[in-house]
Amino acid sequence: MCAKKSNRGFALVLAAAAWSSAALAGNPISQRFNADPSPHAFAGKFYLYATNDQDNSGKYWDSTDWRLFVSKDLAHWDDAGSFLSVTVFKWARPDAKAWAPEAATRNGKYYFYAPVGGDKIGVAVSDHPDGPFVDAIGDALIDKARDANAGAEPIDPAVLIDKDGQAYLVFGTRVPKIVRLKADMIHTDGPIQDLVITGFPTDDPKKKYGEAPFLSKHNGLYYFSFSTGWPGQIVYATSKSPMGPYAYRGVILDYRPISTNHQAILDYKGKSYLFYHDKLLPGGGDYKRSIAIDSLTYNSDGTIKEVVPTEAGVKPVH
Ligand code: FUB
Repeated sequence: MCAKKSNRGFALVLAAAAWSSAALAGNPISQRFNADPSPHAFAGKFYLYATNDQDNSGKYWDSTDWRLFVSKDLAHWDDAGSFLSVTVFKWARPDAKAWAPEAATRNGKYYFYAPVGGDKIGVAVSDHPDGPFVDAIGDALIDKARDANAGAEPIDPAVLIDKDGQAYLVFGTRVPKIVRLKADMIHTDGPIQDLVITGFPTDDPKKKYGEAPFLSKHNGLYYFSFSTGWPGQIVYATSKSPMGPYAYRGVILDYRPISTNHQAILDYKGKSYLFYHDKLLPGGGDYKRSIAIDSLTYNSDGTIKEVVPTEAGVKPVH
């Protein structure tokens, strides 16, 4: 009995060692360059979809596939590889750049929203969070040349499925856009609207909308977070209605030493986490970014405490 216990203990130590050698905890989440985090708790694991900075030219964000990282505990991440290329979208140029992605799940399907080439957003679908994904509609979901009010640069999609089942897609550079999605998650429903943000501080011209829109909800209030530009502070605005208007509230994350930033908030078991990118690895920079995670805390009045980046990252969950 004693021997059995100690064998089990040994097995647990071995298992822990194997896990920690596969993926180190702390920031950044990987030793590969990656950016534009889209984190999700899907089917008992955490999935982090990202822009693949490792394989770009180092002179531009010109990689043509997306990267996936998987975790059991939010602290240790395994690289699940380049799981999808822009070539899945036959209507896209094969060399079209693959930028900040988003994922969502509904009715047992997984949807991957992919900005392709800077002027279109595609949507792919799979039965599993890690693919294989196929083009869901054989055409772009958003197309600058086709769709009224798609804006100058329809990139950076982010999706919120509200409690009543209504899904919203936000996207865009310089002017944030919002559109309802149909329940099938692969068609828009109604016109693309400008998302209105009021109350930017008048004494700081840098406080404006740049890119990286992200829609989330906390205690019944809608939070629209975004980057102020190039370089970008991550700031947020709130509204009682998902369609807005949103009132500017404050800073979530100060400038990092790179030309862009892009955030996402993940809520899990009563806690919230901020994913963002930073210059953290040797050789890192504007085109070689690294994803990091830190805890995000709400004050009792609904405001968000500014996040101070840490090396330690977050504690394992479960
Ligand atoms: O990764 C390319 C672009 O950089 C993204 O679309 C923006 O959000 C910025 O992070």
